[in-house]
Amino acid sequence: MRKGLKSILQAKGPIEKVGVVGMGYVGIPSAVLFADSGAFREVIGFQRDSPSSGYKIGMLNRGESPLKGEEPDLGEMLGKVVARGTFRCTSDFSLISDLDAVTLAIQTPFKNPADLIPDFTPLREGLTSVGKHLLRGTLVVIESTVTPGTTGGTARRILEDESGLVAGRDFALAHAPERVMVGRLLRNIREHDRVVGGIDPASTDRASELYRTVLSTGKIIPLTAKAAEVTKTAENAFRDLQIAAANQLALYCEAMGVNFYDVRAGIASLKEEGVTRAILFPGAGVGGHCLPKDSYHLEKGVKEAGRDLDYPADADSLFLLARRINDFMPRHMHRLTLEGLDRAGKRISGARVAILGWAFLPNSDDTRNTPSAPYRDFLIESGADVPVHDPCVGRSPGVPISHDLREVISGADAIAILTAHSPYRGLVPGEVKAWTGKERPVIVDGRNLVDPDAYIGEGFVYKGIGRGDKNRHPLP
Ligand code: SAJ
Repeated sequence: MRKGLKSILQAKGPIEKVGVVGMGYVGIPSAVLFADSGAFREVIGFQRDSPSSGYKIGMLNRGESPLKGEEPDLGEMLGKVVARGTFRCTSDFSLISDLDAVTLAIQTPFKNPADLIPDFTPLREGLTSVGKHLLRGTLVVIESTVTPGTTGGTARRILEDESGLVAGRDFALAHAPERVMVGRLLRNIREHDRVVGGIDPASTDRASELYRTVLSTGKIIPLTAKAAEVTKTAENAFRDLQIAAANQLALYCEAMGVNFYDVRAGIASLKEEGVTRAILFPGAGVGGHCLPKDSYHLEKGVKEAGRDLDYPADADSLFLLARRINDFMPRHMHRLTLEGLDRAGKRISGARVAILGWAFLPNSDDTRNTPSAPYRDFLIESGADVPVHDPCVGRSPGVPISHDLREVISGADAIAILTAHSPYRGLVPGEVKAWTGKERPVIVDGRNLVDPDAYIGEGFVYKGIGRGDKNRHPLP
């Protein structure tokens, strides 16, 4: 009688050799922490030797991190585990046959959110490579954010087809979604609770054994694979929803002539046990590689993996409506710019509008899905000249990025703040006005960064998201 998975794993003994597929901002810290934990004899990072990313293999084996931006302790820990010989990187996927566990941390972006079709190509390739070399008794974990139903569906099928093995009988399969944020990768992996969802209890237990080794204050949250997939996509869908609620309220406050931030403080004053009103912040839009796509993963999951969904037939999904509201905000910034230039007696066609901020987050060089891009497109469609400044972003394909703030602002009819980078907070209105050389320049604040009265007092026309109390200020 064939032994069950549990007995196969018991016979195999504790996990000693681990592989991580995908040397990106999730895979690298994950692999380094496994290697540094002291729980494993060997950790191997797998990276395709592709033209765009193959360079990472050499860098990692020299103990150098290919990740941009500040990641506390990562470089030092990487150097340590490479020197100690417990971590190395390779493009030879055949080494997977020698492993007890292999995780996949590969991005799953949407090609076009309008049709909810995620680009699973990279993940599919990774799963195929793993399946080709998969042996009995191995644990496979998907860390990528996937549409609910993927782990026990598409992923399982690829692994079984390529290996000839059966998930849940011959090998363990689980989903353990990453919850890392740029700038705090190691800390997040150690301190956040870790959702671990197996396709069966034995898989959940084996995956929990793996991840327990890297948790400091974080706890294991054991779930089913599908519940883990829904948890991950829903936690970001909810954040997107909270931001959309703040954005919609900000638009209402502008229309009603009140200050969103006064209203927000007023609401937050309702404090009582179990009473929460976690209002986030309105802004020029929602960018990044998580929030703009995870609601679509959730929606696709309920369409594909759900049965008999009971929901009002004529009602839009709340999560998709939230996406529409957040994606509307760059258009609203464009409207505020038009209105500001109109008040300054300037037509937008031929106007020079300085865009301050191209990254999607403050003091970051990450530009994925930045709201600054649609805003710039709307301005170009209106005939404006749109120089872009960003102190953290080196370059962005097709968009000249300047690091010379004075040069970008000089001659500007309007200045639009799209990202709350620290240097913008310290701008001196009188100086900025002098740089523009304009009698009545416009300032459009998309991140509630500046003091409206300080700019109005220097002769600016002010417009700000949520600032219904200032957007119709008298002109001196
Ligand atoms: N944003 C707002 N208003 C807010 C918060 C954010 O407009 O109140 C905008 C930001 O400007 C940005 C976008 O939303 O353009 C996304 O910001 P984010 O703070 O959510 O940062 P992300 O995209 O890096 O989200 C990640 C997520 N982490 C993972 O998926 C592992 C998210 O779950 C975290 O909650 C978030 O980091 C975080 O809290 O830092």
